[in-house]
Amino acid sequence: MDGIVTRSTGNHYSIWLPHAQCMTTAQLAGKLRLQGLKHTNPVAVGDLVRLSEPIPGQPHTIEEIQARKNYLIRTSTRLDKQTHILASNLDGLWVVASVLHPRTSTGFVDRILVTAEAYSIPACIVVNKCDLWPEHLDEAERFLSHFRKLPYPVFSVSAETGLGIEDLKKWLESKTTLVCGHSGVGKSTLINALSPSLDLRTGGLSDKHKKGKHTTTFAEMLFLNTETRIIDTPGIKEFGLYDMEDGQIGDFFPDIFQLKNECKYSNCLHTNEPGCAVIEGVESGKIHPDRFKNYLQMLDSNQPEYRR
Ligand SMILES: Nc1nc2c(ncn2[C@@H]2O[C@H](COP(=O)(O)OP(=O)(O)O)[C@@H](O)[C@H]2O)c(=O)[nH]1
Ligand SMILES: [Mg+2]
Ligand SMILES: [Zn+2]
Repeated sequence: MDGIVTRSTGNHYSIWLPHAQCMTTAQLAGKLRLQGLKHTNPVAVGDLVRLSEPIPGQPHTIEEIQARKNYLIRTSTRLDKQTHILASNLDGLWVVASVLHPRTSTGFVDRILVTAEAYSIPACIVVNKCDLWPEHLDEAERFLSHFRKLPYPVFSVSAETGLGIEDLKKWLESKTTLVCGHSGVGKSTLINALSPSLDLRTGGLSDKHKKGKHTTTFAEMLFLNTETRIIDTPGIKEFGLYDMEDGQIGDFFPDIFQLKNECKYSNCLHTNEPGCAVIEGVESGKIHPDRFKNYLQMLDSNQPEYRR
């Protein structure tokens, strides 16, 4: 029996069985548990799995995880060398951001975009809470201008007023999409706006810092219809790059990649090399200065222990 993992809580997994069109639960076979030592989760939401034949009165066992088409992975925390697979077998990715309450930095978004490029997952940026912008136009404009020349769709939306929700719905149709971003930016509220019957828990912001409270505790695949699936995730504080060589990072910035063949040195890292077309591109306005700053920061913080 084959199924798709829709939720994982500890060693208990919820599985969608496409042939039977129903859900079931399963546990992981011991031998697979050991294989997950490098990652905090051996089985991720989105995984296609083979289940044991049912034995009356016992849960299914996940016996095999099929090779993943792609996945989004990040380092768990700075101190912890373990990595976490956010979800697998994705057709698309939303980075949900908000300009305020809470503020999302462009650096955070760029890290996710770079990782999405590395794993060939089409990404778009969903800037939520645009009902709050009228009094913060400068901040909103500054944030949006960062992404203007990039080949990623940007949706300015409000889950509260419904603005832009129909466009998001079109983008999602017949895809499996991962929704990620800081806690409190409105991921679950957006998904509720797309499909009110899901009725996901959403949270207020803690008063002190206007930071999100964690109301979504596990990644979960939700069905808008059988072919349109959306994966809600708990908020991510930091997004660490995983397993990237310094020389690769620029290749995952489409704006940098486009100019790199014009650099004097083929192994140019675009930091201070002579004849660097990327640095010239920043000076001439082809590359947004903050994109370049974020690139340098990623290069600077790229940690060797996360490399293969
Ligand atoms: N003003 C405004 N508030 C929103 C919007 N979307 C969500 N919120 C609020 O932001 C808070 C966090 O929402 P939630 O969906 O739980 O965020 P999540 O942690 O990203 O899932 C809740 O109080 C929502 O009511 C929006 O478009 N505008
Ligand atoms: Mg949530
Ligand atoms: Zn260069």
